[in-house]
Amino acid sequence: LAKQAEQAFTDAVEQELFEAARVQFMGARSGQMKTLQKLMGGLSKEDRPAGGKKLNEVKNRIQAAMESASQRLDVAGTGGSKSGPMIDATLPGERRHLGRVHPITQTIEHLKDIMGRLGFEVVEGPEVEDTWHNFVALNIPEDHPARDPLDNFYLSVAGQTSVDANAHAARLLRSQTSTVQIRVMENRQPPIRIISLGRVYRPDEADATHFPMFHQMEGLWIDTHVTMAQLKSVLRMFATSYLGADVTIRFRPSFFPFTEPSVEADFLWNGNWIEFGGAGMVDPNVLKSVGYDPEQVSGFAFGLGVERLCMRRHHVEDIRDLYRNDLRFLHQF
Ligand code: FA5
Repeated sequence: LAKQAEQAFTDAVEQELFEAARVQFMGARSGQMKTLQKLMGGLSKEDRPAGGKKLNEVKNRIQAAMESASQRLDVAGTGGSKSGPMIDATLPGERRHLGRVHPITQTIEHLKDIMGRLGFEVVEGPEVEDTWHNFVALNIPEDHPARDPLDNFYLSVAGQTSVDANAHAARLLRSQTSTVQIRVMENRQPPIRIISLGRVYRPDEADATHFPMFHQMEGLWIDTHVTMAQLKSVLRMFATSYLGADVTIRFRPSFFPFTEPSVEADFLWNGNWIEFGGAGMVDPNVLKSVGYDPEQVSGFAFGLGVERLCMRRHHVEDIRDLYRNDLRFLHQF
C-alpha cells in the first residue's frame, strides 16, 4: 500500500491528482489507511503490537510522500498553475501612485472660479500670434523696443535665416495675453467682461520670480461708464479672495502703450513688494483700432502673473520649482 501511495503522489503533477490520491489513501472516512486501521481490530492480542508498528510505518511513508508532493505543487503554483499565483494576504499592499493636477492648472481653475463670481466670462486665444494682435492693435508701433527680436520668440520662416520682426506676416509666440483683448473686441460689441488665461513666452533669464514660459490672466471690462475706481476695486476683491483678507496690495503709477493711465500692482511678501500684474484704462487708440468710439465706451484691462499668485498663496519661494517636475514637490498640492 505504501508503495502504491508513493507512486500516486509522485505522479500527482497537478492539484486535482494530488487531491484524488489524498482521498484514496488518507481520506478520513474511506481512505485505504482507514480501512487498514479497521482491520487491526481483527488481529489477535499477540499480533497486535507488531501490526500496529507496521501500520505506523505505512502511515508515515504515505504522509511523507504526500507532504513532498504538496510542497512541490505549491512551489510550481507560484509560477502560475491553473489555480493562479499564491497570494500572501499578510504582505503589506502595494501603493498605487495617483497623478495630481499640476499646481498651475489648479491655480487657473481657482482664478476662473473667483472671476466667474465677479461676472467675468472665460475666453481663449492662440499662443502663436501675428504682430497686429501682439503689438500694432495694442498701440505698440513698429520702432517700439518691445518688438525687438531679442525680447520675443519670433518664428522663423522656412528658407529664411533672419527674422523680419516688422514684416506683416511675422509670427511669434505671444509675449502677453493682451492679444486676446483685441481678438474679443474685434468680434464683439460692448458690454464686454472677460478673462483669458494662458501661456506666454519671453526670452527672460530664469530666476526666482522669472521664467521664459509663464501664464497670465488677462481681464477686460468695456462698457459705457467703466472707471479706474472699478478697476482698483475688482483687483482688490480678486486679491483678497485668492490670497486672503490680510494680504497687503499697492498700486504704482506705470506705463503701458495700450492703457492710459496705467498702474502696476504689487503684493507684500516677506517684507518685499512683488509685482503681480499691470493694469489701466484702455487707451483710446486701442478702442479706435478695433472700431469702437472712445467717446461712447470706456474700459479697463489687467494682466496678472499666474505663477506669482500661486507662489504667494502656496509659499513657493522659487518659480523654477513649479517646472522642475520633481514629484516630491508636486505631490504637496
Ligand atoms: C504685461 O504683460 C501687460 N500685458 C499687462 C497689462 C495688461 C497691462 C492689460 C495693462 C493692461 P508685464 O510685462 O508687467 O505686463 O507682465 C505682467 C505680469 O506678468 C508681471 O507683473 C508678472 O507678475 C508676470 N511676469 C512678467 N514676466 C514674467 C516672467 N518672466 N516670469 C514670470 N512671471 C512674469
